Parts: sequence; structure tokens; C-alpha cells
Amino acid sequence: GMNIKGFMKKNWLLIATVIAVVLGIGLGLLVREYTSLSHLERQYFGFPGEILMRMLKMIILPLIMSSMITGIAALDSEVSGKIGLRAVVYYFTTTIFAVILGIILVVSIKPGVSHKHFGSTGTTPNVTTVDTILDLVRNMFPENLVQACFAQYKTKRVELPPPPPKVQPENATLTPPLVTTLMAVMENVTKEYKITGSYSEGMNVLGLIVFCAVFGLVIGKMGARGRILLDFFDALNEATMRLVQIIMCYMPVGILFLIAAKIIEVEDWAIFGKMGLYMATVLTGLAIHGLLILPLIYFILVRKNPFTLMLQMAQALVTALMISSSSATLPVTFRCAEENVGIDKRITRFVLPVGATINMDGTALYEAVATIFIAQLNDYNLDVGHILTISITATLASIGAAGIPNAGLVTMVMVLTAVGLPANDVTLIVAVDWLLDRCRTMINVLGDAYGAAVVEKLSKGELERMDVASDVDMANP
Ligand code: DAS
Repeated sequence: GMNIKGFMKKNWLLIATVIAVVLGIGLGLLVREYTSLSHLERQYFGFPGEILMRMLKMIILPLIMSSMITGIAALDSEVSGKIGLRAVVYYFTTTIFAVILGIILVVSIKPGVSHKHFGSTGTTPNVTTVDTILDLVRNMFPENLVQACFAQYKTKRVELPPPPPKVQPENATLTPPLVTTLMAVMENVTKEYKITGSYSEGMNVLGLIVFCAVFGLVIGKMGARGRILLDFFDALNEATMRLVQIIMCYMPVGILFLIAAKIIEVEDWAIFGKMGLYMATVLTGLAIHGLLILPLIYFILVRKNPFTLMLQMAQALVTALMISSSSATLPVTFRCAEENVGIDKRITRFVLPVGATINMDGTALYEAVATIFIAQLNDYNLDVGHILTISITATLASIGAAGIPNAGLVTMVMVLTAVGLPANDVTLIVAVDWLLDRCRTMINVLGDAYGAAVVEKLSKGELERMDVASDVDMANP
């Protein structure tokens, strides 16, 4: 067996990171207890953590580009199509499972029914499901690749001024009140909007992925000259992963200050008591999904111990929990999946970036629970049609959410408005989102890892055939 020393040596970074989390929480509580930092001092305190975030975000661009391009170019298009389809089916199925689980829990626990003291803040919605879906597609086709590295397109609806009232004919008598009401209703239905859009902060990962996927496909079909580009991006990928290794050495320091600063910053702890049942519902759902459902699917399809994979991914899971961002965790996800789990690079390179961007089980579960929670607060009766709408829009909203902190809260507006709930009610759950966000991000990353392993297993046949083919190539050049 492995002795303690061997274990420490192999897992020193994970151990250091976990110690950093504990120390960070302790440090945060101590500072809270004994001093009171000014706003500026708190910002300075978070500085080492800020640097960690900057480094992780810095590496995303070369990592995504090199891994997507080589991932796709290394496979022939038929094989990559099959693998892509398997990945998408896995993502979709698990996301739907998460949504259903969330709905079952929130409908039976009813966290919103006993909390009538949270008032609704209702206003009219200004972004619809259609707008959100169109934005998703728009972002898949960035108009400018350089801009896609730092900005995403976002639609806004502007209400146009009402048309001038129709001039009453001279001889018109008094309009009966019913007609006036009807006209007012009609007016509302035909309310005119103009769609404008602007670029908001945040990398358009989806757009970069789509571009790199197609670019990789083209390179793969180019023959000998394509080989030059493939080698180039392959080397870029290796260099990038070495950089990741260096960045990860700084991780314990960054995480210590990140979590300490967060604990110092939180103002309202009492809200945890008030929102306790709601948070418990979300956390129970995430736990069941992460500890039961995903492992079960993995076990059924891969026939290996699912908790071994969880341990091998631990570094990525802790990172996700600490930084609340799937995309910023991606470099660590890569390292764990390739080095610890040993998933074939031809799979990880193309499945992990896509997963980090569109596969968000935790977010989907969370959005379903939160929407129904808000409906309960509003005494709003949901029928089967509503529940179905929530399932579909929560799934879409999780796909549309960027892998950055609190993104799920933004795309939830779509879910709320789809069932006619006031969009502004997201403000009711903002106060506790910093905690729920990190937990759902961890489940998002876990889902991506299981996904890559499942897709690898299902694609074993094709991968082996490719190995044989390239051996033959080598034998008879
Ligand atoms: N925090 C997100 C993530 O990176 C998504 C979310 O806000 O739900 O996975």
C-alpha cells in the first residue's frame, strides 16, 4: 500500500489547498471578530486572491484555443461528430435530471410558503426567452474574435413611446367603458419594443469554442499543410498546461486570502437564518445530484468506482467551490482529468471546454428551485404547464449562463418571466447567492468530469481503431 509520505508527496498541492481553505476561513473569522476593516482595507486584504483569479482567467484563452483546435483536428470528422453527439446527449440528460430533482425537492419542501415576510418587488420583465436564445446564437458567431476574448453580446429591450392616440371621428359619441378597457388591453398587447444590444464584460467562451471547433475541423482535413498548424497548436497546448502547473503552485496562497476576504466582506449573516430552508433545499438537491445521481450514471456506464474519480478531481472541485467560476476552474479541471483520472486527451481537449461552457447541472437545478421558491413567496399557483416551462427554460438558462460568478442569477430572469413572475424578484435571493453559487459551480465542474469519463468510455471503440490506424501509418509511411 501507499504510505503517508507517498500520499503527501503525490497530493501535496491538494493538501495545501485544503489547509489554505481552513486557514482562510479561520483568518476571516478572526479578523471579523477582532478588528473592523474599512472598505479599502478589505479590498487590499483580498489582493492575493485577486491575483490568483487574474492568472486563472489569463490562461483560459490559450487553453481553450489550443485544446479545442487540437482536440477536433486530431479526430476525423466522423469520429468527432459521434463523440460530440455523445457529449451533448450526456449533458442534456444530466441537466434535465438535475432540473427534475430540483423541482421535486422544492415542491415537496415548500421553502417559500412559510416565508411570507419577503415582499415581492415586482416590475415588468424586459428580456424574454426568445431574446435570450437569440443572444446565445449570436454569441456563437462573434463578429470580432478579439472582442470575443473579453466581451459578450447582450440584448436589451427598449419600450417605444406609445403611438399617438387615434383621433376620434367628429360625430362619435361617448365610447362605452368596456370598449375603452378592451382598447387599453389591446394597446398593451401590441406594445412596441425595439431591440438594441451592447457588449458586456466577460469572455465569450462559447463563440471562441465554436470558432476553434470549426477551425480544428478544417485543419484536420487539410492534409500535410494542416499538420503544421496542428503541431503548432499541440505545442501551444503543452506549453499552456505547463503554465497551468506553475499557476497552481500559487493557488493555496490565493485561495487563503480569497476565502478570508469573502468572510470579512459578508455583511448580513442573519439572512442565512431567514433563508435557511431555501438554501437547504438547493444544497440538498446539489448533494443528491453530485453524490448519488451522477455517480450512479457513471457507475452504470463506466463500471468503475465513481468516488475514486471524485477524489482524483478534488483539486478542481475545491477550486470551483472557492472561485465560483467553471471557466476559471477549467485549467485545473484539465490537469485533474488528464493527470489524475487519466482520461484520453483526445476526449478532454474537446469535451471539457464545451462542458465548462454549456453543461451546468448545478445551475439548472438551482434555477428551477429558485424560480419555484419565488413563485411560492408570491402565492403564485403553478400548474403543470408552468412546471414544464420552468424545466425547459431552466435548462436553456443553464446552457446560456457563462461560467463566471453569479451568471445563473442573470439568466434566471428568463425563467421567471417565462412563467409570468416579476423579473426583479431575483433581488430576493441575491444576498445568499455568493454561497449557493460556489456550491452549484462545484457540481457543474463535477458533471463535466463525469461527462468526459463517460464519453471516453462510450468512445473506446473509435479511439482504439484510430490508434491502430496510426500505428499502421507509422509502419508504412
Ligand atoms: N458560477 C457559474 C459557473 O461558473 C454559473 C452560475 O452562476 O450558476 O458555473
